Order: sequence, then structure tokens, then C-alpha cells
Amino acid sequence: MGDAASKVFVAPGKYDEFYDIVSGGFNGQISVVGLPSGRVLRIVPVFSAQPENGYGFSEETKPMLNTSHGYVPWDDLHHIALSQTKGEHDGRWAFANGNNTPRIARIDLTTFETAEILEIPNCGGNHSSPFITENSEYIVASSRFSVPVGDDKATDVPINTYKENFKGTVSFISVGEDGNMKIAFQLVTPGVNFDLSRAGKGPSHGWFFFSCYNTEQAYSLLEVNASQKDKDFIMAVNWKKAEQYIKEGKGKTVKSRYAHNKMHHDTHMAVSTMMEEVLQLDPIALKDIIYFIPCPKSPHGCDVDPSGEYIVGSGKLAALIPVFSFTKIMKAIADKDFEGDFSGIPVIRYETALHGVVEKPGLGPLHTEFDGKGNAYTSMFVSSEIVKWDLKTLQVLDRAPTYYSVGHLSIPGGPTAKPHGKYLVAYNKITKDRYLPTGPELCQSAQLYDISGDKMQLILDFPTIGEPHYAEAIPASMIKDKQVKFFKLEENKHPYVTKGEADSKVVREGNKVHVYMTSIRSHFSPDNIEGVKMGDEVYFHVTNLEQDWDVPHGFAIKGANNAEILIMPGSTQTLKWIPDHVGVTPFYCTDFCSALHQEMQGYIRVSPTNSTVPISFSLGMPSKK
Ligand code: RUQ
Ligand code: CUA
Repeated sequence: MGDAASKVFVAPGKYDEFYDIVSGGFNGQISVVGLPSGRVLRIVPVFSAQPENGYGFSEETKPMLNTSHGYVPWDDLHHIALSQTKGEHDGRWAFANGNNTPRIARIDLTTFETAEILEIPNCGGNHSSPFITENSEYIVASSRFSVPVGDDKATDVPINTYKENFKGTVSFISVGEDGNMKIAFQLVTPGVNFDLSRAGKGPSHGWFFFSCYNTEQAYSLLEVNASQKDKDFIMAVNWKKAEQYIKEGKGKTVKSRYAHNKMHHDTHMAVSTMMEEVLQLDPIALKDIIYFIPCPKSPHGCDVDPSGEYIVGSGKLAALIPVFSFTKIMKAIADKDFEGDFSGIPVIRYETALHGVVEKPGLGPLHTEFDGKGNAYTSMFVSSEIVKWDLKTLQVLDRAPTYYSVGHLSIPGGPTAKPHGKYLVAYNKITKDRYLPTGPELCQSAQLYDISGDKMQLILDFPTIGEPHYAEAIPASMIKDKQVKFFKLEENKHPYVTKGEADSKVVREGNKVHVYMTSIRSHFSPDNIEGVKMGDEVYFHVTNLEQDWDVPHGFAIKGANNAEILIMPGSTQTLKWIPDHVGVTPFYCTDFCSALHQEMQGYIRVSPTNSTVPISFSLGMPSKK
């Protein structure tokens, strides 16, 4: 174990080698972890409001969580995709999916802030998402739960009409040069459950592969009813063909309401825009977009190797791992070597598409990652182990136990054409006795393996934040020097910005009171405010005047029904406060910013509704004698 300790030890003052961007599952956040140390560097709120910094509570960030259902301050965040250029990491953005109220988020890797959230319409549960193509042309969002789609008449149908009325959707979301996300088109498919996916790469660039289960089309007791068939499907999508149909005008514009939320870096404000329509393609009528390939049995992971030739389907209930060959799939399509069709979609013959199978890998294969040296690593949920095997010979090379019941695996760069290799992290679903017990709920757990040699070596256990699903790690050198250290005050275009103390003021507009406030070590301006009345809504627009790294100020006021705000240097954040009683209420800075942080405070006086106390504000007034 002495050996293991030296492998994970990052000396005080030294940096980790990788940033690991880890999903938080049902906490709706991502965490940023250093590898190999396992140290948590940051929690980034994405789909969940976070009182710690006011995300989802400040007036500026509330629109980020707007949806067609209104404000939805929580989601179940499963998978991470890092942006790519030519099949390799480029360090620009991380994408993450919201599973429950279908959404995709883009996180800017220069600020580690959520920059954009796009809702996905006509989708019941966005699990197979946000996988990315090799030049970040598209990320995908596909439905876990098929549902009836369309207008009220099309959707108000009995649940037992699943076969006729329920549809899956696969959305291709284009990513602009500036990262802007847009639903380019949506494929409407037969009703099944899409689980996971990967884009093709290299020779298979232009294709996307999705695992599908519940091809039984069950709508009740899926545990039994969706486990009937011997084989479900991998769905192969030719998205270049879909693009061609779009160009030819074969798409159909359909009314659909969904929110598109963007954080604007000049104003430090998010704007939510309600979108009205989406372009759909019918892959049954329009041939050659999708094909099904039989895959044993309720496949979960669907992973493409770095060369782009092999597609690994991991059937949760299968006793083997099938590996498909892209070359053979193309040949089968050219030869029309189909065994039939499923709801009008051609089904390729299993044997024709198969490269081979990994025999007796273990029980409950879920996910596969690659090291770029010709090896694949598959997680085995039921037998709690990682199995390393050779992509060409399909021979099992090594096994390592996990503690316990491993879900996702992550090798730095594992889903790219050039994995960075070296480490593998197992994200385990069950923790039991690995840490000091903490009542009925135990933290989830990650385990770090050294994979540089022939044998995998477990070198570290560490707890995670939330329930980790997928994670993707990137060399620190690709992003550490691009970090924004503070926002330039002169570039701040917030409508309520206050660029110097001399400009701080309090303005009444009807029953709205706008406080143009500044913060700098160690006071607010103004720090005495009078003339606010019961029935008013007070907006504290706090601009942090600091122009220095790592000096946020916080702002909190007694009785606020929301949270604090944490204002980064050079930016403006707004806390809305509705006074609920007459009297004098203190506010203060929450983030220990200087030796006189405890002095960073102020008072606001609230008078009765009919009061004639005029608005006044000040800083540094001497005490009355
Ligand atoms: S899925 S294990 Cu979203 Cu495997 Cu998490
Ligand atoms: Cu500002 Cu503490």
C-alpha cells in the first residue's frame, strides 16, 4: 500500500494532474475533483438551486432554471460530455443532462459556471444524453420514457395504447462556435426506452449509436415485462443522412414549447426565452436514417472504441458482451441483410453485425471505457468488478473487485479518439462498510485504479458529492491557464451596476425599491438605508468592486425567504427581499474577506405602510449625540 500512497499523494501546494468533472446524480450539480488526489475542488450548481452562492435564488440566475413548466429548481444529472475537436478534448465546455425535466446544460470551463440550459420538448426523461460528436457538431438528447407526443388530442390517450401512440424522440442539438445550443432536428421513433449512446468517430463519424431496452413496449411492471425478450436493440443513426433530408426540406415544423436559458457575460444576467417550434423528421417514412441491431439483453451502456470500429453493447441481463463491427454494419446495410423490421425500421441480422463476444465476463455488464492501448474495461454491477479485455481477441485480461456494485467507469479521455489513460475511476452505487457510518444514508463512493501496468491496481477510495454517474477527466494543463480570475468592472453592463461608491444610491419606483450597492473590503455602500415601507419589494443590486482574484463578497439579510448571494469580483448580483415587519434589520457579508470582515455590515429601516419617512441612504455617518 506504500506504493499506492505515493501514487495518489499530491504534495501541499502542488496541483493534481487531471480535472475530473463528475456528475452529482440526484443533487443536480457537478463536482470538480482533482486526480489522482480525489480532492474536491468545486461544486458547480447546474440544475439545482444552490443557496451557497445564490444560484437559482438571485434575480440574475433564476431564469436559468426556467422551463415550460415554470421554475424547476432540481434535476437528476447523470452524464458529462466534454467538448471535442477532431475527436480529442479541447477544454472549452462540459455538457450535462437533466434526466427528469429534460434539459441539457453547458458549463463554461473558464469560469466553471453554468452558461446555458436548453429544455428538450417532446421527451419523457432525458437519459441517453448529452453524448457528443467528434467536432462537437452535435450533442444528443433522447427519451428514456416514451410518451404520446403532439397536441392534446394526440396525447390524451389510454396508457395501454403504448404500441400505437407512444413515441421516443432523439434530438440533435447543434453547438455553435460560441457554444450556443440549438435543437437542429428531432427524430420521432417507435416507442422504446433509449438508455445510453455514443457518437461514431474516425470511420464511423456521421453515425450515432443508442442502446434501447423495453423493445417489448411494456408500460407496467417493466421489471418483468421489459425483460422478456432475448435481445433488444442498438439503434444506429446516420445523422449525415438526416442532415441531408433537412436540407431537402423534408423536415416538419411542429409546435413545441421549451425554454432556452442563457447567462450573458456582459450583463451577468440570465435570459430565458420560450421557444415555440422544433423541426422533426420521420425516420420510418424517410428511409436510411436509422437501423436496429439486435443486442442481448436489456443493454445499458453503448460505447464506441477510440478507433471508431467497435461498438460495445452491455446487456445488463446478458452473460456475455457483444462487440459489433462498424465495417460489418455498413456492409449489412449495403447488402440489405436484414432479418425483418421493427415498427417499420429495418433490423440488421445480429450475426452479420457482430465482431464477436466476450465470453463469461462477469455479471451485469453496464459501461465500457477504453485506454487507447487496445483494451476495454467493463463495469459489472452484479458481480462488483471491473473486467479488462482485449478489443481484438475479446479475451479477458484482468479483473479487479469494486466496493460495491459499480456503475460508471471513467478513464481520462476514455470516450475520445485519444484516451489519456493512466487512471480509471469506478463510481460505485453501494458503499456499505467503506467509510465511517453516518446514519441510514451513506455517501456514494469512487475508487481510483492505476491502469498503467498489465494489472489494475486499486490505489484510492474517496467519497463523492451526490450520486455520481458518468464523469470525464481532462488534463489540468488543458484548462488551468484559461481560468477567469475576476470580471472586469469596466465591462460590466448589468442594468443596475454601480461602478463606484459615489454612484451608490437608493431609488424608489412605486413599491419597488432599488438599492444600487457596492461592496469592497470591508464595507457596503450605502450601509444605512431608511424610507422603506411595509408592502415594498426591495432589490439589493450588489456590485463587487474588487478587481482581484479570489475575493468574492457575500450578502445576506435577516428573514430573506431565498438565500444569500455571493458576488464575484467585478460582477453584480441581486437579492430580492420583501420586508415582513416594521423595524431595523441588519445585513452583512457572509464570506470572510478581510481582517475586518466581521465589520462588513449595515442596517435597513422599515416603516409602516402609511409612513412619511423619505428614502435616504448613507455610509460613514457619525453617531447622533
Ligand atoms: S447510467 S450508472 Cu445514467 Cu449507468 Cu448511471
Ligand atoms: Cu466582504 Cu466579508
